Amino acid sequence: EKQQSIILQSASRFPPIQGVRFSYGTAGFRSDASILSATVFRVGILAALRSLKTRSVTGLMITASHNRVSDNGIKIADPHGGMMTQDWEPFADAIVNAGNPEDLLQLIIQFTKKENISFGGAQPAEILLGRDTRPSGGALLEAAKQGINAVIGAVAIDMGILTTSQLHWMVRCRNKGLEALECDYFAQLSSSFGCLMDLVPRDIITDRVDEKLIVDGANGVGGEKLKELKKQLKGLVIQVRNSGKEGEGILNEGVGADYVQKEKVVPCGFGPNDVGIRCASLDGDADRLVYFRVLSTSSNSIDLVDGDKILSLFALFIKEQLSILNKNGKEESNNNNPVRLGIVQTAYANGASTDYLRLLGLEVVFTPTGVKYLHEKAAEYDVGIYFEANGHGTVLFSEQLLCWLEARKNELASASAGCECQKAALRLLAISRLINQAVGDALSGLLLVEAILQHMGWSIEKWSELYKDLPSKQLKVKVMDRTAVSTTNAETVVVEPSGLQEVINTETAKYPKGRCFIRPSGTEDVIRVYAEASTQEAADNLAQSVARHVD
Ligand code: 16G
Ligand code: ZN
Repeated sequence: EKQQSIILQSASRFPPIQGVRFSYGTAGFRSDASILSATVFRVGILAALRSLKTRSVTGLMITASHNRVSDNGIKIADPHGGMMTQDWEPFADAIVNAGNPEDLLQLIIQFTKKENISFGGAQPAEILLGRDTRPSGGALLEAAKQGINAVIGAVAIDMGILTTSQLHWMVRCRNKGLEALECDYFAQLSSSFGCLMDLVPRDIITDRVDEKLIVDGANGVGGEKLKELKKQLKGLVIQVRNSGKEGEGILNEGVGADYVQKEKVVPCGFGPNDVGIRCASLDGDADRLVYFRVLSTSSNSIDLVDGDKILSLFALFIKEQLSILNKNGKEESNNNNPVRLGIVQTAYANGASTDYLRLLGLEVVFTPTGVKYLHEKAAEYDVGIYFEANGHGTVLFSEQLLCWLEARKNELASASAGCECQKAALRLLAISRLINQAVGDALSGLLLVEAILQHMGWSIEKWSELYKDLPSKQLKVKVMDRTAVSTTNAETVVVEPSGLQEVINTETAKYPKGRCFIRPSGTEDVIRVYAEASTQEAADNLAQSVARHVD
């Protein structure tokens, strides 16, 4: 009774905008910030219910990632630190679109009954809140708090301005009973990075690898955080550009991982003096990372080292460490039960990267676009590495493997300290602490890249030469109703409208090494077209000719 009137009362302070429908999409609700407060309020209620249901800490992150500064969005972190379970997405859609407080209340009553959620139990619900640097973030955070406070027994804990990845990491740690403040995050990253650097083979002449790295912070939250983090790092000289300081530029405008990866041009804030230097770009909420090297500022050209190449570098290194362990552990029981290493990509992965990974003998599987799909798949392996070409990805280690590595480490420490085998175990354990197990994280990904380059003694050029990207082209076609297109086989085959896939096949067959797919965006009202072929011109033509058939 009391609960019901609280919800009705507070919901009436956040009336929904009539005539606007929101959809949960690939990664939560996103739109122009000015129409989001009712949505955010309601998602606050949702996160509290999710916490009650799971009897664990959940999280709410207010961000629109790489989108415009005037946009904002909200997503929920589940107790393990990943995205909210897909089972709850229909309920999320329903409550966000409820026309008035009374309808909202009815939906909540029905749902909590069905899910057996009771209010005001002994254990309070706890929800960690974070937001990026968008100016609309403060007011939206307040709306989220009010949503949470409308649920009796729910407590909102404001963690302040954070990267998306930090918030997810905190939720995960809290549920493991670990310390989960920002200082703990920085300490874990810097200590595990230090561990990997200490294990760099001595015979590598480290001055072959330039210590200097320039990072484009997209004028978002990542640059500031990196400035904090770098104070604790040894062996790296990081210069942060586009950190979002007054006068440096606007969030995501002409800067950041999304811009650099899609446009393949030099971001703002970089000039002729940066030619040839190792550079990286974060996105607006620092959960994506790409590297690049400026080739020429006059022709605005870069050599892009995208998520696929980061994935390839990680895969190569981890595979090497696993094989050292296996070679030296012949009598180990683990030999009957080899470590399963799996690579997860999406259809956007450059075909050359997939060929490269398969040539290494690795198992590569595909899922639809969106972290929730990749992450779920990667979790099926002992070591699962997933990346989207756009730079979102991470490495997941199974509990079982981590236990095995710990045991190996201790055994080996007593037997033959300092052997290659022990070092490999230590490296893998350090990677598992450095890389964010909750979600993709540009800061932890960046440190792992840097440690591996030092280990290999590789310049960015050398890394980039692992394989040569096939020329590709992406287009988007504005449509009235993007749901008219549906796909299967990890988005590589069109199901509806019927006949369209045959057209795509016919066009694709005209080009050597041609590959092309279309899919409805999960974040915008467009159909996206991706094409790949042996030359840039061919890729452009293939994309264009397929796009013409989409309208
Ligand atoms: C979201 C996804 C990202 C994906 C992108 C595709 C998460 C956390 N983020 O930003 O992984 O690449 O959507 O957008 O899942 P699209 O559907 O508009 O192409
Ligand atoms: Zn992002």
